[in-house]
This record gives sequence, structure tokens and C-alpha cells, in this order.
Amino acid sequence: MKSDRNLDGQSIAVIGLGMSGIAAAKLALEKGGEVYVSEMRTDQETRDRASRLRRLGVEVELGPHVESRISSAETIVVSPGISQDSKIIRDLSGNGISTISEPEFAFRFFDGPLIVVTGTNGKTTTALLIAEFLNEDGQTIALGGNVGGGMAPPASELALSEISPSWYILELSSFQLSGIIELKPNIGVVTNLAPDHLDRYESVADYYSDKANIFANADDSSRWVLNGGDVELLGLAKDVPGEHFYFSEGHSDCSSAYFEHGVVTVDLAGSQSSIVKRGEIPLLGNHNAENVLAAALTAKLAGSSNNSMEKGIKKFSDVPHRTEKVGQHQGIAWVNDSKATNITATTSGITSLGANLLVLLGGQDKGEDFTKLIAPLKNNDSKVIAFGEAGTRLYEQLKGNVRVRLVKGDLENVVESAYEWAEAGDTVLLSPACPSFDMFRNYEERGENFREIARKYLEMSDV
Ligand code: UMA
Repeated sequence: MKSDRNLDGQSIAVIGLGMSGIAAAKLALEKGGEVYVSEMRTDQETRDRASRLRRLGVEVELGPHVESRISSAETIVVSPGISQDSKIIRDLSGNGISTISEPEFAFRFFDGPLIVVTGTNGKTTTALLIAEFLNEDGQTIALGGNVGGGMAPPASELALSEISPSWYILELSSFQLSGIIELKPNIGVVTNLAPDHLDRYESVADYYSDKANIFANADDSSRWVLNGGDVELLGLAKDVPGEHFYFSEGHSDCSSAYFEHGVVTVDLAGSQSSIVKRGEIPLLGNHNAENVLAAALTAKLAGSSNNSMEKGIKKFSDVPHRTEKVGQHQGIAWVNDSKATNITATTSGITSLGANLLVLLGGQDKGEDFTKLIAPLKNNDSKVIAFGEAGTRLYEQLKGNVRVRLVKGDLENVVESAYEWAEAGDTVLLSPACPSFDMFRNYEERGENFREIARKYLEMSDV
């Protein structure tokens, strides 16, 4: 049975007609709301979407947002892509009008316990692993939110389902956590914290403050799964009510998930469970080992058996675009880590893959300080090809410290240069440390393009 909460004709305004906006509008309508959607774009694709919603009975207005119309609604739901700094949000808050995020709206109609996964890196893998473990356990899972850019539905779509799941699992970005009023996870997972999205936030503190909204409604019944090695996170979570559980690669007195003699081990209330050997985890990289620990600890708290977790991990296949192995050719491995759109994600990619790397770095220039990459690149004896809008600045900041070449042109030129420069024993790693928007629609398109070009070379020989 789904939630019987009803909006009884309440007026709901939704800003943005992307995946989240459409799902929120449909949910509001289904729950008896009077729904109005405002979207600034007016292109044909958007007009088609608008027509489809209008046919269902939603009022849709395209073009400049009309503040007076939006603010007349009792509840205003904002899509995650719309920043707090956008004109419409500034106008609304200037008039004392508050807004909520799409997952916050959806949560009000959830009918079952909720796991929320957030963090700067690793949250998609962790959310997918938890879902796999609980599925394997025979539990009914509703997985949604920010999962891998459209790999799962928005939260509002989950709230429309007729089936009450054993667990809702939401991966939430900082954008989605901004605008939380009631949303309260039964289990909240934070994989790690590192600077990101500085094109949208004025400071790292502002970004962390949105992330900390996961704790907004914490009480004594809350359970938190936290990275025990992340000082920033531990500081942020210090006084948060509820039970705190830590995961860390090495065993320490306070950790509940760790590797013991190379085996994933979960220790709850003094009872130790050995889950799976590290060598049997089919995911590349140390950062993925941490994701497995976080997921195993969470699934155990959610009632999963050890056997289900062992089966789940062995079945788990790579998350596309996250240290995803593309193939092997003449002793050279090709790895797609296009999802690494910031320095921290690239650093974890580099560090986890070991030595002899040829790293392809570049993309849209967000003004980040690339000298932070010098130490991990040198430690792994890496060569670098710099490309895209950030290519020249990358080249200037890295040269003299690491072997770096600047390649102009498209990704085909970059892959061709990599093919020429790589030697047997090298790993060519696309882990760009930048968003893709200078050359592609998103990181998925960049990763697919890389995979396709690299495979052309792989086809020439032994894959
Ligand atoms: N718009 C306005 N007015 C404005 C600004 C934007 O009307 O002032 C419109 C845009 O024209 C657009 C819509 O608002 O049509 C914005 O939609 P959106 O960007 O929120 O896109 P959705 O399709 O709803 O996708 C969102 C998430 N997008 C972002 O956070 C930017 C998706 O994450 C998420 O998968 C989806 O909800 C479902 O939950 C994407 C992402 O890039 C993949 N996430 C970031 C990341 O992973 O790093 C956080």
C-alpha cells in the first residue's frame, strides 16, 4: 500500500521541467494537488514535454519565471539544477518565501524506511551495492535519486509506486539536500567529503553545509554510516544525535567495517561477520574497497545476511564511467573514469590504479588548482596528456613536475596520442578532473565516446 497522504487541492509550484520536475509534477497531481510548472527553456523538446504534462492536467509555463505566480503556491518544489543563487530563488527568498527540494517533496509520500547515501565521491557505487545486497536478500528495494545520472528514477517516481518497499534507497547530491525540511533517513551514509561544485558554491563550507543537511532531522533512532578516516566528516557529524558506525580500511577500536586479513569484515555489537575476500571484489581501486565496506555495513544494519552480501558482491558489475575497464591491447590497459569531474575523484582514481599510468586530464575549466594533482601523479610515475578547455592551464601547472603533453583537438586526437605514447605495462586512464561540458553534453557521453574510440584500437588485436 502506498502512502494515503493527500494534497486535497493544495497548490504546488514546480520550478524546472527536467527529470525531477516532471516526476514531482506527476506526483503532486496524483496526490490531488493543483500543479503549476515553470521552466525557463522554450525549445521544441521542452515544448513537447510541456504538452505531455498539460494533457495530464498540469499548468505549464515556459519562458521567464513569473515570481508572483510561483509564490502564490502553497508549496514550491525546486529542481536540483537550479542554484540558490539563481534569480528566481533569490527573488523568492528576498520576499521571505521558502522552497523545498524534489526529494523532500517525494519523501512526504514515502511509505517505508529510508536509506540516504551522500558524499563527494563513491555515492553511486555505494548506493548500487546496498541495493544489490538487499535485493539478493529478498528485500524489496526502491532505488532512486542522483544515481549515476539517470540510472535510477527521481525520488518522486518512487513515491508513485503502488508497492511499499522494504527500503527506499536514495542517492542525494548536495543540490538535492539543499531544501530539506522533514526528510529523515533511518540510515544515512556519508562516503567522504572533499571540495567540489565550487562553480556553484561560494565556498567549500557552503557545499559542506548543504551536505550536512542529511543530518537535519537526526534523532536518537537515527543510524549513521560514516567514513572513519575522513576528519572533515567526523567534525561535521560530531554532535549529531543517533548511533554512529564507522568504516575504514584498517581495523581500529571504533570501526564497525574494515578489512581483516584481507577479508571484508563487519563487526556489530561484538559479533564479527566475514563477508568476502578483497581479491573477490570485482571492482578496481582502493576507493571501491571503501565503498564496499560502507555498503556492507549499511546492508547489515538493514538486515541483510552475510550470504546475500557475498553473492551480491560477486555478481556486481562495474559502474559505467567509474574506473571501468574498457579493454587490453598489447599489454596496455584502457580504463574509463569519465565520472571523475573533480580533482579528488581523479586523485582516488590515480591512487587506486597503481603505477605506470598515462592519465588523460582535461575538459571544462572550473578554475581548480591542478598543482594538487602533482603529488599523486608523481607517486604513481604517471604521464599526462592535457586536453580540452582546461588543457593549456593543466599543461602550464604540471610541466616540470610530471611528463606532460598538450593535445589540441577532440577526444579522437587525445586517444590517438595516448595510443602512440603508451608502452606495454601502462594503463591509459581517462580520469579528467574536469566536467565535460566544453566538448560533450555530460560525462556519460564523454565516457561512451572514449570507450568507442579506444575499442577501435583494441579491435585491431587481442582484447
Ligand atoms: N531551469 C530553470 N530555471 C533556472 C535554471 C534551470 O527553469 O533558473 C531548468 C532547466 O532548463 C532544466 C531544469 O530546470 O530544464 C533543471 O533540471 P535539472 O538540472 O535539475 O535536471 P533533472 O533532469 O531534474 O536532473 C536532476 C539532477 N541534475 C542535477 O543535479 C543538475 C540529476 O543529477 C539527477 O539524476 C536527477 O535530477 C534525478 O534525481 C545529474 C547531475 O549532474 C546527473 N548531478 C550532479 C552530480 O552527479 O555531480 C549533482
